Amino acid sequence: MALDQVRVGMVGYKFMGKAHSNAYRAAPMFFPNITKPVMKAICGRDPQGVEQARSQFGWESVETDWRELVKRDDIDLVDINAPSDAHKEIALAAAAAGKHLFCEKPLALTLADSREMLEAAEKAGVKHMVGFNYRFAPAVQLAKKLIEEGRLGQIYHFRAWFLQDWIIDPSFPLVWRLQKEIAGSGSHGDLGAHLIDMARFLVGEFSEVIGMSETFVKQRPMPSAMTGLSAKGDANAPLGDVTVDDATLFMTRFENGALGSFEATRFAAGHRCTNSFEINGSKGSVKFDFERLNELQVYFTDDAPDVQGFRRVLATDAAHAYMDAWWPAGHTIGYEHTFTHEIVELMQALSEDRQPVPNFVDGVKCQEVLEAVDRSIEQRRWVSIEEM
Ligand code: SOE
Repeated sequence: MALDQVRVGMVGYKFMGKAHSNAYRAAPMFFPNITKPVMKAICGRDPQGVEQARSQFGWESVETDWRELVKRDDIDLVDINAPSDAHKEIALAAAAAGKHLFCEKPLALTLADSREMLEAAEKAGVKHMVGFNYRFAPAVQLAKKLIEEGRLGQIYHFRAWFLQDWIIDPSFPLVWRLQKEIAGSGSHGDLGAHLIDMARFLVGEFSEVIGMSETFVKQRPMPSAMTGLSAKGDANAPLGDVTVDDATLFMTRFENGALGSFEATRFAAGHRCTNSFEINGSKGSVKFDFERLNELQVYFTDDAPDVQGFRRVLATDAAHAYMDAWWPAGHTIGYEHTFTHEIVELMQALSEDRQPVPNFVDGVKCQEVLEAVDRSIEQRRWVSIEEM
């Protein structure tokens, strides 16, 4: 039965909170046929901060304790974008209260926790989604379509890299993303998780992995304030230990025989958010770079020899996923639209009474690969995903 509306309660109001809020507002305006999300309540511990976010982002009410939020009977869906260490407890309580779940990536701090979250959601019979937003770029959807239609032939290679440089200065403070007990891991879970999801989406399941990682700056000043990716620190502040990886690299063999290589780092000077992949198949290749997210570079082996080469496809025509809802062809979209498309999928799934994609199963499978890589680094050997 089609739902008229989905009443949302959101926990977290910083970087992802802002991205999700924007998506809840934009989705029904540009996709008028979807079930409408109603922005019922936003939750955060700091009363002033969360009230400011409420009025700025357009939520109806405020909670300062997520336990109160999940109890409310005017909420259907709990959106969890608080730091990663809070995901599990909130998700379990929300599922037990019968709420549908939308949780940012990585799903949890550990594989065991992510499995517990999936079990809880299944037991409660609620819908669950995980926030791998990059799948929703129309150019990525085009890559998926080309692969599914066999237009790239048999896939031989997937190589991907997610490069950032926002912590390259050793005096950048020890923000929560650099603390294992809060973030789970560093570049691996934050950036590598996106690459793993992209690989599963486009190529298929991982079979085995081998990796290596490094923490280049081992101690940093404690922060005095932090929001999103920025933070303030005092050069004389006491130092704390960085307990996560700054960079993690790994290789894989996929179940379908393709080979993969992955690099996630926050120490690639000059790279702000280079989330890229290249796929090579028997009939052609595709290349994607998030910093040019409207474009897919495409190469087909059966082009006439005198015009062979990569062509730039601007994925902004009505023929491209989601694009008929936006602007005339050639009028490009941005980062925030990937979240809007994610919310469109979530709303459609809820109204069609099916699980959204990607969901907690994808969150768990991603976590299996993350932990297999960790084990491989620790034990200096290839690790099969089946072991996990
Ligand atoms: C920070 O490294 C970050 O914002 C990630 O947390 C996001 O998931 C990624 O999209 C961009 O970088």
